Amino acid sequence: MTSDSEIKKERFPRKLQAFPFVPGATSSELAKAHKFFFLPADFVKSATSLAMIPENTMIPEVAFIGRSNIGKSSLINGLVNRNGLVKTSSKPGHTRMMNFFKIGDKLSLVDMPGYGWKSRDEWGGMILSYLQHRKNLKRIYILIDPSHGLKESDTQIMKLLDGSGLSYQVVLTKVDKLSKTKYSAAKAQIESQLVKDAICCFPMVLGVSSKNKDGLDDLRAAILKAGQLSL
Ligand SMILES: Nc1nc2c(ncn2[C@@H]2O[C@H](COP(=O)(O)OP(=O)(O)OP(=O)(O)O)[C@@H](O)[C@H]2O)c(=O)[nH]1
Ligand SMILES: [Mg+2]
Repeated sequence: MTSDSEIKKERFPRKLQAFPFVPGATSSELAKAHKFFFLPADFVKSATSLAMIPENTMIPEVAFIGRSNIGKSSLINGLVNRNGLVKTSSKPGHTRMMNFFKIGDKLSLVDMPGYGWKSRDEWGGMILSYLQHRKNLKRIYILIDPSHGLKESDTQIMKLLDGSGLSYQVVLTKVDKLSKTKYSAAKAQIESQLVKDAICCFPMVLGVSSKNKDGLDDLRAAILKAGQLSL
């Protein structure tokens, strides 16, 4: 008789070593995504409590989370081509509220306070509850600086999201700070950790520079796909 461990070995021969190949956006999808993000972008509301969050709307929503100073607010400005729409700062812990923005009444973007160093201690309760219960939330983007790699605070948040079955995609920020070779090595290292530990991680890690505008169309296309907005 075949034992359980033999059956397991046979059916699941080895642990996943790398993300499966997911095709990136085509050039026509990138062009459409680029155009979409030129629709008028507006600030909707800031929320410091769940009661203040804009009522569940029918439009798809994506949220940006990550350690303080990782580049969340700058990325939203980059995506919507508006330098001053979201306030940014070189001082960590700048964004203190959940800030909601909308693009052309079709897509909602949420900028979050950072976690980790110099963040508010209360990150967690309210934000996690929002992430767990928001009906129109289509994907969570977790921003990571490839120069620093995954920190304990990142893996803790990913575990919380995994525990709630919430899908997230990793975006590497400030890629302008690294040479191509160093960036590729850092990305490979981060991916190998994600493959091992991050159960609900979308199997495609993107890289962006809000400073140089690199990678923004790929992220725009990924957001539109996640939001099921036709491309
Ligand atoms: N080199 C470089 N610097 C960036 C980039 N994006 C953001 N920064 C800088 O990083 C710092 C933090 O940017 P923010 O966008 O305010 O970061 P945040 O994640 O919103 O920070 P908190 O609100 O404090 O959590 C600022 O000094 C930005 O100018 C980038 O793509 N490249
Ligand atoms: Mg911010």
